[in-house]
Amino acid sequence: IRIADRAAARRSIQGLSLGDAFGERWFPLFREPVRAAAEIRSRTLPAEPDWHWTDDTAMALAVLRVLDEHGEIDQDRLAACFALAHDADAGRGYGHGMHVLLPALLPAPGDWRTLAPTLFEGGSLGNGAAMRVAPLGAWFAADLDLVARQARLSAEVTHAHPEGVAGAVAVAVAAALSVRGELGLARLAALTPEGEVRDGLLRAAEVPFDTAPWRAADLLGNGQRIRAADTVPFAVWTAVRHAGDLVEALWATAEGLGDVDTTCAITGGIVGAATGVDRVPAAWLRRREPLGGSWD
Ligand code: 8NA
Ligand code: MG
Ligand code: MG
Ligand code: MG
Repeated sequence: IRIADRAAARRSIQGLSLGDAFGERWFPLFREPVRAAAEIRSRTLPAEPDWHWTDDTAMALAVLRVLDEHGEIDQDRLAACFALAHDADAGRGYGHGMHVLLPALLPAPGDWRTLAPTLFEGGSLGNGAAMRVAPLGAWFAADLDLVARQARLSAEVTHAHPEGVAGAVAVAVAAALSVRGELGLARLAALTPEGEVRDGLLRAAEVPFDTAPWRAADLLGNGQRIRAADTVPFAVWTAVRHAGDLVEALWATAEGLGDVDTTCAITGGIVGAATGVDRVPAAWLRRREPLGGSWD
């Protein structure tokens, strides 16, 4: 396994973390959903100093760390890196299952094999494996089969349920197709394992791009249930609708409300894998919390 498009992976984590931090900043307004929707549609950015990224970015950085170290997904090392990131800052807004699983993996990373499948009923089908995986898709973009296999390995450590895995495969392959300039919903659905995520992508392929994003989110789900199947189809739909324009893609995704840090992280990781953040307003980039290390 030698394909390592580090430049594409860097573009993707830049887009992912920007989307995560941009999306997260809308949550305080969600107690007043009408106001949140109005401000997003009128593109009013409430005055607030910093945009902090969350678990989505923390876990994506862990995936990249393992790729940098091993050139592929070493599952025990990935479990250790997830546990270390959670231990370093558990306040990043992790999903409930991660607060149970990751502390248990800290002393014994290999225990993911027995613990992840017993999280919830049949393993987690949350959107957490999907939200962190776009940079992996960019990294291996030259080989789509490899992207799918590595995405599956990266998911299994925390998300054993087939729908959790399918969400990760779909997003990683979407990022790879984005790097290749080949992103499309029907193509992506054909490369996604059978199940609800794939069914959602097939439904997304039928939603015309002149549909308002909030309406598309009503049809496809906006991540409100924090599940892969109600998160990935809408996030990919906006990524395809705005391939080549990260800022437009993030506004459209935010319009869906719901799990907006995560839908924007997914869209940002996919679109950003192709575009990078060069054309993103400098003010946005200044507000986003830095990533640290070599990814800034
Ligand atoms: P997860 O594994 O806890 O899954 C997320 C949720 O999905 C779980 O808490 C369950 O409610 C539900 N779920 C998962 N598997 C099953 C199942 N088999 N049966 C029934 N329900 C199930 O965590 P994750 O890493 O997948 O979550 C990622 C999300 O959590 C992201 O949106 C991320 O941003 C974060 N998040 C945090 C907050 C917060 O305020 N802390 C809010 C939303 C999302
Ligand atoms: Mg988050
Ligand atoms: Mg997770
Ligand atoms: Mg979220």
